[in-house]
Amino acid sequence: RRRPPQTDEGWYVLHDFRSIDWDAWRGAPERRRSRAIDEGIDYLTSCEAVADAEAGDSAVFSVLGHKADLLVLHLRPTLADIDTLERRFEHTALAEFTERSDSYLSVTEVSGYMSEEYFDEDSEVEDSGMERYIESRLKPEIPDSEFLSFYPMDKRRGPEDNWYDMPFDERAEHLSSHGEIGKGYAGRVTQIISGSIGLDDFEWGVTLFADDPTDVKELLYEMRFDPSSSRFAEFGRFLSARRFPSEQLGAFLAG
Ligand code: 76R
Repeated sequence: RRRPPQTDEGWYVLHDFRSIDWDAWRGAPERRRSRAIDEGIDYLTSCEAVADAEAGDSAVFSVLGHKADLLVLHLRPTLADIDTLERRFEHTALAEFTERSDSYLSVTEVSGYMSEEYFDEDSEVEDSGMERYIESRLKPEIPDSEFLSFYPMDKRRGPEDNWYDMPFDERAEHLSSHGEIGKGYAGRVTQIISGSIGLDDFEWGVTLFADDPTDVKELLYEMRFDPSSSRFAEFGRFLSARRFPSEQLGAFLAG
């Protein structure tokens, strides 16, 4: 039996996908619609200002395609914080026009593959660059980028290629070459990798941010040829979204 790599967890992450009932929206009287917009903006701006918790971040996105219309992304220190935000949305007049189309729960993590010293209690290494990097992975700020891509994924447990049967060093080597590809996109693509074993249907949630969607496409295509993905990755569904300022909810709904 292999020992799992050590991990540190940070903030919980909820991807909250909602669909708008457009028929109900079009049929609703002006008064109900403007109340929905006002309460929606109140809710979203207070989430973004993190008025409800010690720390965290939130943002709202318009989802492209049929899978959903809205994505509200929340990061918070506790599951109770996330739970409260979910409930509070249901009490807004906006919720009367929406349905839940999907959701994903995960928690930010760093694992011991790249940073064994960090996890070694006896280590004398005090690397403030490393500390800052780990902090930024565990308590990430949602970048301002316009484009977001989200998908859940697993590491393969097949008869030939089983990630979990490989020795630590081999996994670390794969992740190091994976990380090298990622570094080539520094400044163009930012990611939040959050673990979801025991929390949701897949093992990780991948959230990528970029100003140019084709940078994400290029990065993922390059990774597809790297063994960490080509041999060991299984993917769920992909969702694409565009960020918008919560004050523009009215314009979003007006079309
Ligand atoms: O923390 C680090 O930056 C060290 C290197 C690193 C690790 C350990 C790293 C770098 N990743 C790591 C772990 Mn990643 N990552 C993904 C996907 O679509 C696909 O093919 C895969 C989805 C992307 C796009 C991506 C991007 N990574 C992981 C793990 C956990 C494995 C485990 O713990 O067993 C998964 C599931 C995963 C998936 N990765 C990077 C990136 C990018 C852009 C980087 C460079 C990061 C940087 O320099 O900041």
